[in-house]
Amino acid sequence: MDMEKQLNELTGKMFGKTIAACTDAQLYQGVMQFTKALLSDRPVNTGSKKIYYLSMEFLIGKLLSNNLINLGIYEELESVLRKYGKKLSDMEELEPEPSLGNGGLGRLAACFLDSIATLGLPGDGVGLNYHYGLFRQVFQERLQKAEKNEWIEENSWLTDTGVAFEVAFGKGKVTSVLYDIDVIGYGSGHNKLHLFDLQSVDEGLVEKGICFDKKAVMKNLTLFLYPDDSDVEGNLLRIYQEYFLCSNAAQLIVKELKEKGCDLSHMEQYAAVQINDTHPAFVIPELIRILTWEEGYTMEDAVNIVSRTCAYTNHTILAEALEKWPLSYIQEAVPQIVPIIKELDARVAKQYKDPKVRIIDDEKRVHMAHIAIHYGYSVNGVAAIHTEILKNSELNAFYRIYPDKFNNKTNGITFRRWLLSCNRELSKLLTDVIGDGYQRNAGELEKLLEKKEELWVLDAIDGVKRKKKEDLADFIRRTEGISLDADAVFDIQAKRLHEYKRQQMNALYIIHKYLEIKEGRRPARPMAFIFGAKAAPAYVIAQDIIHLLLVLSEIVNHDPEVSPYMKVVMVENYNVSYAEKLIPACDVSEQISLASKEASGTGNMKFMLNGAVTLGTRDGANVEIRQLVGDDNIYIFGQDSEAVIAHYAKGDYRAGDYYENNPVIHRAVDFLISDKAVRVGSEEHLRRLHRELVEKDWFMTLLDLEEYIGVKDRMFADYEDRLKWKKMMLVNIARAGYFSSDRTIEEYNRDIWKLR
Ligand code: 26Q
Repeated sequence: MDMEKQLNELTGKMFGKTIAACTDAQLYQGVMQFTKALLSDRPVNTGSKKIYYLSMEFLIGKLLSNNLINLGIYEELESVLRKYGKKLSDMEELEPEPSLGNGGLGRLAACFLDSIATLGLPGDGVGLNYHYGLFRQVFQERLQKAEKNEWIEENSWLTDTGVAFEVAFGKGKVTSVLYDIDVIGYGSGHNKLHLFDLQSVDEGLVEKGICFDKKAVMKNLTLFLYPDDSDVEGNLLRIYQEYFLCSNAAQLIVKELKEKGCDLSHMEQYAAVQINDTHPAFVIPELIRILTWEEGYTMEDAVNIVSRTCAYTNHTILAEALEKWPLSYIQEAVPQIVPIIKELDARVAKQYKDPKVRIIDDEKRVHMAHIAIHYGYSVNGVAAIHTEILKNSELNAFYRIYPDKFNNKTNGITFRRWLLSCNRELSKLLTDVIGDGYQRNAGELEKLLEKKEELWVLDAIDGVKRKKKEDLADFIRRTEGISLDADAVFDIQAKRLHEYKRQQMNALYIIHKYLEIKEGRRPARPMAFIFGAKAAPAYVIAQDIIHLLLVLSEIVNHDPEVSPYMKVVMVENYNVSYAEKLIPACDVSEQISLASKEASGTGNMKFMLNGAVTLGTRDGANVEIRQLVGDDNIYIFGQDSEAVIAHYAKGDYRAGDYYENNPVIHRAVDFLISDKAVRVGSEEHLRRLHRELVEKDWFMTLLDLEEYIGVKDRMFADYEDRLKWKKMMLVNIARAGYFSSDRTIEEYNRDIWKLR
């Protein structure tokens, strides 16, 4: 039956209306139901062994267009709707975004599910069904306020499976319920994202903003996603959430294996469990608990079975971000796994002298990463440089014990969302120029290199960029009330706010340029500095940096001498949907973290794929981007990771020296506490940030600032050589194939999961 007829029948059934008579909201519901029905007809990927990807976060973003693209019916549906004067893009706007993740780690999990399904591998995600995703950011008085972020509607992508488990806590038992979201691969496969929820969850516990009764654990477990917080300790509720995920996941795995008639002694032949950072590492003691207490295995056997099944991915070297829970907290929340953790620690103590590798330290804190490394069979970093730093410094004591466990899996992104869906214009152009093979095989993007001297190709790529900049300028005018000139260079830094990512360094450049323009030194063309960033609500300095950006936006955009030459925009509520608008419109991708601190970054890959040129440090995957495009097609600056690590080791970095000795730096930093700034902003916030920069600057902003200014100026000058810039765009797109998450997943499968 044809699509038009089917859809008309469906809207008839649902609303008693034809497509033509439906409102956009009704049509959105209709199209979603239509898509869901198609999804469930797809066979689920099968095989003798299955990968379970455990993660506290799956930042899936809106699903409608992605599902339509992966089903291969986007164009057809678009034209059916067009016949009735309806726009698919209007429907897309109505979909609430499931923000079930903080940033990179959660988005990576979502990209991986897309690739696992696309490659036809049997593999499911297991996570939590938070009722409120990452907070919605609003700006009030140039400060970030956090609001609750609802996404579940009566009709949603969730399907109630009827599966339920019991999870025991010190306080008593709770019952879980399992919802599934279909994960549809491009062209073929189909898997599930399993999201566990608490049967007794009570949305009435939510107070103002994102405050809620933290003590009513048995009713609040799945209410909120935790914002990535620097103060990891002291969060009892987080332990409850993590264990809730792990207990449910362990029960699901054992149930599925039994249903398939598998012998649990050979679990590793039927299942691999990938632990996405340490957040779901309790799955190790929980599986051991089930195997010993409920399935009758000896401790020795259970430990071995589980150790052959679980693998761990590390996403950070920031010491403060490594989870260490006080044993007493675990005792209070989930006493039943404490004896297992003690047993695991005792085994380590018996075998290794080094106190650094113990699971329970002298202060009675449980190191989650140590559980995962000792009792998993693989430890991977997420970019080449990151894995090297893990091996050589951060986790060196473990590397010396288990050299064979360590391996690198450089992150990737799904090109379905980050090219085909968010930049249909560029995908279409690429198809015209090199054929559509790149859509299945990202390596074919390299064919573009043969066209590097063809002017029409270069102009067409630049034309798409121009169109996307106009679209973004339009959107920003409507949503943020700021008008941007599409002729300006669009310089974008979009990522979570963190001191190590150094948004503050970008702000200091903006101040420097502002002051130059005030002196009459005008740039060749207008510059638009665009930021998107949420900060963990408890992260004080990050709030101050957001404040600074909003203050700069106010000062710059309202100064008639300056605003024709530059604009500053801090977009409100940056999320996946916003990223899909920013990334295709970007000229300059800011990837300026302090070397050694950004494990990989994945935004850097998305910008590159969409023809932006990177301005960055030798950190994370930037290092690999540089190798792929060559020094002529990227702007690199700053001290390298070895120099930075040496500074930390010697403790010899003094921000004050740079502030005192360099007049340009001095002037930019002091602008924070100038009359002009303080009149617009809050003196308290600005002074605190000024003091932080001059007296502490733990992430060495001032160390790299001078070189950053120099390289960024050179880059803006190069932008005026339009031919040269267009070629750089082309090379960046052509070399981005390596960063397809299909490649990453093939490597995970080849080296770690070994699914057949
Ligand atoms: C931990 C304990 C309590 C509450 C929250 C957390 C928490 C939550 C989220 C800690 C960390 C995160 C997220 C980390 C993250 O996104 N890391 C990023 O992972 C990306 C994918 O590998 C990398 O590209 C980035 O470099 C890395 O920063």
